[in-house]
Amino acid sequence: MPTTTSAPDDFFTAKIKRGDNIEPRDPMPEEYRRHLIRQISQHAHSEIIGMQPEGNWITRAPSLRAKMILLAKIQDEGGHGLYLYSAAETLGVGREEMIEQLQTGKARYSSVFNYPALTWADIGAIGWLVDGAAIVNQVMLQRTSYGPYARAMVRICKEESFHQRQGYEIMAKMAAGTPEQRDMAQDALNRWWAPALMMFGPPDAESLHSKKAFLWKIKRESNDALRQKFIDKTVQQAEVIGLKIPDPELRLNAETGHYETSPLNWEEFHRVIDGYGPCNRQRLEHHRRVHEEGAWVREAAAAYAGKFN
Ligand code: FAQ
Repeated sequence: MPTTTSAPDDFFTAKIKRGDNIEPRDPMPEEYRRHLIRQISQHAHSEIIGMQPEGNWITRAPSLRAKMILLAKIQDEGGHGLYLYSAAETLGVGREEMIEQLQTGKARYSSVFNYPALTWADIGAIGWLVDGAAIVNQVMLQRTSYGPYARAMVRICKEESFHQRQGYEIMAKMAAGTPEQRDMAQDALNRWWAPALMMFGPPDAESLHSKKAFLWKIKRESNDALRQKFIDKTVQQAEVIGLKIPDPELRLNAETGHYETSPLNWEEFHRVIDGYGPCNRQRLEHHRRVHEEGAWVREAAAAYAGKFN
């Protein structure tokens, strides 16, 4: 516990007000701790479940170079999951408990990973759009108030920007390739555009947790503000490689300088986060099976670590 003459709540509030990080041994309101466990563990689960759509393409990558890059990227995502589980553990929750919450559907993971990766162009679209959206959100989280989460984000953002570029490179190459490759790239953009926009969460007016998240400086920008930032960047990137954003209502508002888009299908979003998206069942079944198959690795690692305790 830190040495302070004021009450724990005052200590916490003063730190938040000054913009200092809250550290694991600092006093903090129980609600803040629970809010962070929810968000950080969901973030960790997203990184881990997010390995599945891409993992599906390792054996079918079109060249050795592409395969090496994809393997490295997927391993990075696994690493991100591990930093984030460790950050959540500093708040007093155990890894097994978090995994159990994921596998029983009590904890969520990002809606976007419940869509299938059907062609090689989807690997480009995931890197470009999904990692691209993740970066916009995570750049903000580098300044989140909880120290271990903020520090994990700094490293994660550096790796995610490499991921975004490798995805954009795949899309650029396919868009400049044969008519069939170009169609595949456009089709992947058509299918991943809306799911990527939904990654930022529900519209601000419907966001349950934002008010507290702003108060405690966990979030620094709103779901809609971040979504808009991503749209503005990505529309221009699509233009550069000659792909078309699949939205007939897309237009640049000359006054605001922002692109306006059609409303998203929030019913679909809720269906997906409630477990009824195209791949929810498959994703969790795969996780359960692989987790069970890996039990001996965890036992062996624990026994090995035990030898030195
Ligand atoms: N999917 O009140 P809000 C990546 C839930 S990492 C599923 O606005 P909040 C890297 C939300 O949990 C991608 N559920 O919530 C990669 C809440 O439900 P709850 C993950 C969602 O927390 C790339 C309810 O809706 N990134 O992609 C989603 O203030 C490629 C109400 O929502 C993060 O997790 C959603 N999209 O704001 C890996 C970033 N949106 O918990 C592999 C950290 C909302 O009450 C391959 N998280 N919900 O049951 C955040 O910044 C926030 O948690 C938000 C949501 C912005 C996601």
